Amino acid sequence: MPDTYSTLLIERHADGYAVVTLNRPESLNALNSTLLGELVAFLDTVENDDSVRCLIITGSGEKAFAAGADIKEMADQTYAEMYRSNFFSEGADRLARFRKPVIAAVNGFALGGGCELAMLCDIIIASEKAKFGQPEINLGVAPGIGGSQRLTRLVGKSKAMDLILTGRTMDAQEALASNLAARVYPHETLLDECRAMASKMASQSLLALMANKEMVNAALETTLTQGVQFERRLFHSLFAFEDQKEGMRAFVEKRKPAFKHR
Ligand code: CO8
Repeated sequence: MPDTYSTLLIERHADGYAVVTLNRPESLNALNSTLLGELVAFLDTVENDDSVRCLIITGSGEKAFAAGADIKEMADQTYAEMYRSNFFSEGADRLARFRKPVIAAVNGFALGGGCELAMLCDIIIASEKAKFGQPEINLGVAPGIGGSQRLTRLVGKSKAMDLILTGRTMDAQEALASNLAARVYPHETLLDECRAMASKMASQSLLALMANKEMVNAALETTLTQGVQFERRLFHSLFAFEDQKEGMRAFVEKRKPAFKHR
């Protein structure tokens, strides 16, 4: 079935990854309910599809990854409406639960909900034109899709306070130096570099990719002792998979492994 959405462009690649492009360029890819609903639908579609083993999320147009939640959609909402609909929680929670690796290819503004979306991904790769920030304070509000928590864990309390309380933006080099971004590339090569990264990940055993992601995420949720124990048990359990036998045999036989994702 074709991936047809009104706010997302989907490109599935034969190497085993898909590129999800947030496609509301007229609003700098601001996140609205339709876009998040479509993201949930796409994640549901590919969660159990082994032909997609890694995702790249990026923004359409030259300027933005996503310039935040859609302020025009939010402006007149009442507290009762926000509370009753549990505004935006479905999209954010679904991405946080997604079990395969997700790369955020940040090609411009990643502000407010856009920065939070990038942090919900597993790896942030920035173009030299990327600008990150949590400017909600300028609107008289605050981060609402996890920014106060995830940014603080990634960059530390002092820098998180600096960004959140002043509402300023930081450029790609500062994001790299602050451990928010893993790598920075020239704007023109960002997507190609992310594709190469996704292709490399998609060539691995999907089961191992998922287990590795689960382990790293556990580091943010548990004590060191519990996290190390979780890693050890998950490591042991990988020996139940054919891919472990194939990976180790291939090394011994000096050939490339042919993983079957089982
Ligand atoms: N929402 C809606 N429309 C937007 C948004 C947005 N977040 N950002 C930009 N746009 C629209 C503009 O209104 C404009 O539309 P139009 O042409 O109809 O006037 C179009 O995109 C182009 O934008 P600009 O003309 O402003 O472009 P500039 O290059 O001059 O400026 C900026 C770019 C600096 C990025 C500027 O657009 C800006 O400041 N945008 C808002 C950034 C922001 O405040 N983001 C945070 C939003 S709040 C949020 O994300 C809360 C998340 C928590 C949700 C809680 C759920 C529980």
